[in-house]
Amino acid sequence: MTARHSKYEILKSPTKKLVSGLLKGCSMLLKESIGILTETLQFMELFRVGRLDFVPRADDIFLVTYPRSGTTWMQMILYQLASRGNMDFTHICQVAPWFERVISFNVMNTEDIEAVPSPRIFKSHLSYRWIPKGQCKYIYVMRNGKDVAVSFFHFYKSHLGFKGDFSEFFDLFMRGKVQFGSWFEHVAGWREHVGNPNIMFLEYENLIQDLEGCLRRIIQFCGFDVSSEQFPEIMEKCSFAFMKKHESKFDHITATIWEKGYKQNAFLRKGEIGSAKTYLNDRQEKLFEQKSEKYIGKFGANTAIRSSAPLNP
Ligand code: PPS
Repeated sequence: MTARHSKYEILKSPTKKLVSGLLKGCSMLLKESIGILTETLQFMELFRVGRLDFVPRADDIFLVTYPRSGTTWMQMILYQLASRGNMDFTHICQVAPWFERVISFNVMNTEDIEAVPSPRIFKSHLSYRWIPKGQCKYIYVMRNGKDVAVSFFHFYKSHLGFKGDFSEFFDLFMRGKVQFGSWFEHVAGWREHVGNPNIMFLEYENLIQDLEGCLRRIIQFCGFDVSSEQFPEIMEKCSFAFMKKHESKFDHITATIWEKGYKQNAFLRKGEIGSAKTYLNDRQEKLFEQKSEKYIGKFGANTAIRSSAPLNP
């Protein structure tokens, strides 16, 4: 490095430091603002849920978790036990809806929720404070928090465009600055109610180690009627291998498609000429022709292209 260069570096370094400090400050401020905004949105969502005219039925089942703790697995387990092995759904959320989400995104209104046949199974990530209270059943599934953090990190990367590394995510997770807030507070809030006969606590790790035993406890708790002939098939359908094979029925992307009301297999529609005849009324037809004549010519777009002269070489 030359003397001139080093002088330049010396002169520049305080400004550089200042700029990089400012940038760091701005990025921290932005992150904090996003955190506050997320919390505000969550609060607004809960406010809507609080105002909803929802009365739980005695045979409703709320399956509650902090995200990435085995929610989808338990949705499948409960639906398989309740329906005795039915697989006739495009996405598990159609038959076991995500309670606060279908309400806040207007996927279902009070009447739609009323129309769900009993026993209704609702997935929820609500804290104990916000869950609708009633004589219904609640199943709270917990998972080792460190495994939750790892699973959540991968979800953030694969579905939420998170670009940071694990240590960055872990720091957010530990401070509760992730979707659905603090894992610690969520688990602690529910665990305060151990002993409540309407709440069953299950651990993800137990489900892995003894699925059969857990299913039998769930059958008893919810009062499901499952024959010994149906049981092995249900066990098989709740295995990781089976669910992985039918992943589109469980993934977040298909759920989002369903929530937004998009239809699958609707992209390549008919491939025919003249569908417009059955859709446009006389007024629309006239409006179109007038505008078309003004912009494209009195023969319409197709005729104009067909009759155009070839380009000069
Ligand atoms: S979410 O996004 O909150 O709905 O996620 P959630 O369903 O709670 O958790 C996802 C993790 O559960 C695992 N999973 C299973 N493990 C064992 N057996 C079965 N059948 C099963 N189904 C889902 C899933 O793989 C996620 O964990 P990780 O550790 O990321 O694999």
